Amino acid sequence: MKQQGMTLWFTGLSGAGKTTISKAVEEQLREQGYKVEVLDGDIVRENLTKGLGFSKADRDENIRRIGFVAQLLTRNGVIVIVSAISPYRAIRDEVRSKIGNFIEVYVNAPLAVCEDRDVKGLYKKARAGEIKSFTGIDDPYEPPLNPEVECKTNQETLSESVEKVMAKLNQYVHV
Ligand code: GGZ
Repeated sequence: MKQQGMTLWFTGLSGAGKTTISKAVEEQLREQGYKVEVLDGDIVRENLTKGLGFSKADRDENIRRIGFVAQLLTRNGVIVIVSAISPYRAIRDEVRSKIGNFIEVYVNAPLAVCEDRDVKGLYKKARAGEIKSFTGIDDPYEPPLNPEVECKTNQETLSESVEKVMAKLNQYVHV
């Protein structure tokens, strides 16, 4: 049976838990034998979008390129997992309409919680002015208005978040 392609688009602040949830979803899907590709902002910025910074124009360009690759893969039956802050609503909606088979996952944790976690020490640097235009500190984040899934990572467990994503995906692709 042919696999139906889908893009799972994880958006949210740095430290909200996008990578953690998306890795767990990836693992489950692979175990079930699905073709999966992951496009994580962190890694994509080392190759496909190397050289881009964090201005609005550069972030939009980053998201457009990720969206383009996601579109190619999705139409070839892959389940694509994108994990990028993608702070601007308009560009998220643009890639959504290009890709079509699109599930937006809002990984939602309050800024204070992300800042408290500060896994990579970036918030501390942003507060100290060592990193400029840091999302949530001195750069905007526009939350999705109607995400297909919302994971409140400070109120639910990782398995609960993963379960929500899998349940939604199951409505489109039989997983
Ligand atoms: C936000 C930044 C910044 C600034 C570096 N603002 O949590 P991380 O560290 O590992 O992932 C973040 C990553 C953001 O890349 P994205 O491609 O997801 O961003 S966007 O969708 O907005 O294009 C963060 C790190 O890079 N980082 N500087 N100024 N995050």
